Amino acid sequence: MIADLRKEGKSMRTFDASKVREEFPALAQTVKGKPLVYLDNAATTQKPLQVIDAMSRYYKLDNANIHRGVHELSERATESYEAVREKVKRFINAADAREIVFVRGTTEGINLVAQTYGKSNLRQGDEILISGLEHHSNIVPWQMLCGEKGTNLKVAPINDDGEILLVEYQKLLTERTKLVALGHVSNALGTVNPIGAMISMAHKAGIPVLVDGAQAMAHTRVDVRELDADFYVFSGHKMFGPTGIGILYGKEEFLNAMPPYQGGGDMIKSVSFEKTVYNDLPYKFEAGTPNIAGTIGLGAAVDYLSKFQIEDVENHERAVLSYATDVLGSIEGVRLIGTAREKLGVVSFLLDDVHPHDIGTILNEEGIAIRTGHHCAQPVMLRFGIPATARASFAIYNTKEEVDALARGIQRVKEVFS
Ligand code: 7TS
Repeated sequence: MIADLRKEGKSMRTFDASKVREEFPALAQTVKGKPLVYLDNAATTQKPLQVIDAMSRYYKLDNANIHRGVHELSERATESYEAVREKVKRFINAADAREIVFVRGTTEGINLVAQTYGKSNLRQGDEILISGLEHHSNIVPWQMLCGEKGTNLKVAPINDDGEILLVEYQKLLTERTKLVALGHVSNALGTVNPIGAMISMAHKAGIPVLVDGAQAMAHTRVDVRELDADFYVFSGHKMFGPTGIGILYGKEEFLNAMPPYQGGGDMIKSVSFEKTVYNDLPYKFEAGTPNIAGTIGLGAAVDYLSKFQIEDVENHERAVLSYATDVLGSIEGVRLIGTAREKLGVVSFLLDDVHPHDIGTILNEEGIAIRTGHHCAQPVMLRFGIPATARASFAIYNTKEEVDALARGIQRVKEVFS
């Protein structure tokens, strides 16, 4: 993927997205008779063969339940499953594999923290601080907690570019604030928040921070210790892994002090009708038979991503995004929503008064997959006074040629509606 140009006397490496594409079978198909242009990566990414094969191999040869059998298959399955915890630990630079909890995805990770940490630490009158950029899954679990505990949800507002106003954020960090929950990268607008600085502002006030990293993992460096995040959650399926598996990272001191989320098998040391002793970390939070194949697939996705220098991924995606911003921005009638200085992977737009669903439907006829709607971020739409946007979102394998195809598709929409 990285062509070494030293032979040609150049010191820079180039990133070859066309080579990357070869590893993703889904990208090679045609849709409506046209080559598929997949620009819905914020919803879910495609999967490289490496991930598909790892899951298929597990089901073909190693399928067994984990942590309980003495037999060969169960040992193999357990070993593969636990090896992923180590891989993820290294990938995000956690201090210990016990800090890596397997969950269903970002949504479950946030709900877990709300229902355990939140329920046991927050009191009536306390405040939880989020931002105006959040996905519903970083809003609703906190609202539910507020409803149960009498705590209040505070929201740091955003400006017209889709950036959190840091002065307002600072003002909202008060002695009543007991938890901050922020997205790293916005799914609706692509804004990259200065998350390290925001964590450190909260920590200066003694407030722990949960980061929703769903849109960051496959696109930028995530080092949980450098960020000093107390919790960091993400989904496997947005980083080339399967659906139904994600990670809750939590600092050991926090996870240890939290009550379990669900009760059942594997999360206990002993059970009697009088008393149950809970298991150690991370098993205390992993009740029941987990998504073993999904976890193994996530491990393969981490291996896949680890083949790249994250700087190469970032530079490539920045180049595609900047090209898309220029090309789409110069189409008459296109209005870009979300113009933050720091952005990754997302172009949200409107076209004249065409409804975004119509844009998406016509683009589909051209083999182009985008998402339209509120992107599970209705408060962001409200802030801009719009019901929906059309959203193209990029990943490692997207190219400028695909952006050109999108631009041609948008011209087609204009023709249809002219
Ligand atoms: N947080 C952010 C920032 C997200 O973008 C998403 C999913 C989630 C949380 C929830 O992740 P899940 O894997 O638990 O569902 N975002 C999108 C999207 O932008 N289009 O479809 C799903």
